Amino acid sequence: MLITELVLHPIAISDPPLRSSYGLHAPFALRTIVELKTDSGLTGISETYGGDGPLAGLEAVRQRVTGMDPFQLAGLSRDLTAEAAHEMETTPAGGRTQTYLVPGENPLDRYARTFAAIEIACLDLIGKAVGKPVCDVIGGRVRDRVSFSAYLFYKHGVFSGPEDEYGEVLDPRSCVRECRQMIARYGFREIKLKGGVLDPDVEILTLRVLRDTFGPAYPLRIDPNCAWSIETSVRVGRELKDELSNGGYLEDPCATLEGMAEVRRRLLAENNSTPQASNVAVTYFADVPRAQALDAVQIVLSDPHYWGGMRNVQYLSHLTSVLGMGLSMHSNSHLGVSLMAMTHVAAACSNLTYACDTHYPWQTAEDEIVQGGRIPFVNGCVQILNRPGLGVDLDYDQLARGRERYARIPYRKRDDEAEMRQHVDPAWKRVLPRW
Ligand code: GKR
Ligand code: MG
Repeated sequence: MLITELVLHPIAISDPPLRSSYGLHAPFALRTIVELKTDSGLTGISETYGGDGPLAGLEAVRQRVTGMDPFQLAGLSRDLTAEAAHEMETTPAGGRTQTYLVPGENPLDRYARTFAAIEIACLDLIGKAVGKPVCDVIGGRVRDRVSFSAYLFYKHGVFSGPEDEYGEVLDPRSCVRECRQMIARYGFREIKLKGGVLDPDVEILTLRVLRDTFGPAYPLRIDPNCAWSIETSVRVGRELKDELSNGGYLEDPCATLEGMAEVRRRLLAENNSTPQASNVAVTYFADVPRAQALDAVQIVLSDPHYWGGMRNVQYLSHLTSVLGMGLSMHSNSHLGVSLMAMTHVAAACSNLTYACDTHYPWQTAEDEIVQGGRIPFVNGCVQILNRPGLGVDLDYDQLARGRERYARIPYRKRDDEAEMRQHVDPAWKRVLPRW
């Protein structure tokens, strides 16, 4: 079986006005759907970041991939890793961290995310060729269903057009309402709050009210994406000691591994062992042993989209287990093809110790591009179906609608700061630490 064509579908999907320390989500998130056609008649698919940067990365491998045997991924990985090493020598500020740039926008992620998009489509092809689900192709599953968390965001009401189902969520009470709605609909059993948006005291109160409402059976985590100083991180960790223990965590409270190590030291000195998780300071393999040696991070957030694919996430699962660390999974705005890739790899990671993140509840049926519509969740879990490959096929009418939306909108990159200035505060700037 040889790849005969790489087809790229740039699409735009509606996205609510979600807030984070990066700023505000634009009305449309950008994604790219990848198709690999082969001489066998089979087509493999994947979903990745959208816009000019990610598309250029994929265009750059078009020739390399055309004519390639989808079973032969190591050579592509070697070539892209060599290019990445070269580029690392001219590192932009922040390097590969997500302190300033989110995954789809960091040029240093380009090789890992490009390889991932091709690898996942190849694994879908291989699964289809051998008649097995991807999780079984990559070594077999350790679970049949994968648990996801309720990923809560503070958010604005929709600025123009009809209101979304969650409305404005800018205080603890409305956040509890959002959580109730999400749990009622998806059955999630763990809760993550995207923080770094409101005054830390309001976010502390939000977690307390969530705990009072849902009880200790629902582990809680908060992720302000480095919006806090070391001082504030320690204070929040102290005040939320009960809420964040027993299956919860403090995710990227402040910038840098050194900063997180200091927060950890000071909390431990107070007999507070709340674990810290990261997808900002820890984004590739070289970060992991450093994070562990400094005791800055106890849980690594994986993500096949920028960790270099599904098998790299399995290596990460192994590495974290050897180093005595936990593993969770990060997400960005996505549709069903990404959800299934996340589910398949999560099913095949023996050291997955937490429910995975997913932005899926923030997208709607109107934008879904897989046949049959939205992927169902049962009790917060997505089930691996005994279907070959990722188990989903593209709905080409829906894909065409996504492409039309993309053609209509003026922007080609995620810029949450610009959105903040346009809709919330004309003088807004991302300042770290903000509190
Ligand atoms: O969607 O605004 C967002 C999140 O803040 C996202 O960009 C982060 O990458 O979900 C992510 C995280 O856990 O840091
Ligand atoms: Mg995070």
